[in-house]
Amino acid sequence: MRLGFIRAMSCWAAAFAAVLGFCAQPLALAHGYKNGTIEVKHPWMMANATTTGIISLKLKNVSDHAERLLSATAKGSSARLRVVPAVGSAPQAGTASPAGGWIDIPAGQTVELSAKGAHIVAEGLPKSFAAYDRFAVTLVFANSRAIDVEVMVEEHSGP
Ligand SMILES: [Cu+2]
Repeated sequence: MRLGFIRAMSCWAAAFAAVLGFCAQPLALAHGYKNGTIEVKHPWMMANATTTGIISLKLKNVSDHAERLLSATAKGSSARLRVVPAVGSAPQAGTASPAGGWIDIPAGQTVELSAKGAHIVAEGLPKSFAAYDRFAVTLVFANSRAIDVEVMVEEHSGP
């Protein structure tokens, strides 16, 4: 998706600025993807020394009907991804299964996935990712087509 690529480039520019000492990564420069129903903003994972990480991103539902993130898969790697609902959210079928649960995105609302709440866990990453690596992930939704995104590995947790 060309638009996504252009946004990704500006995101990399922000990452480069971070190297130069500007730690804040302005949200306006975050990379994004969309399918007509959902807009995905700035998927990223903090670099760490293990093969497990938490993928953070924002899901904005720009439609007038509810949408649901069903699953996420890594493309071109052996990583296993699990969709983890927020602790304390309404009980959801599938929550306790190894495959994870799902995350609802109400009409017109933005749901932020992060370590603080609902998120996506990546396990069995093929190597320990270093900052500025990236990997491809497909997000699968209940009522609209899947979205391919690139998850950026970052050394900062952001603002
Ligand atoms: Cu970004």
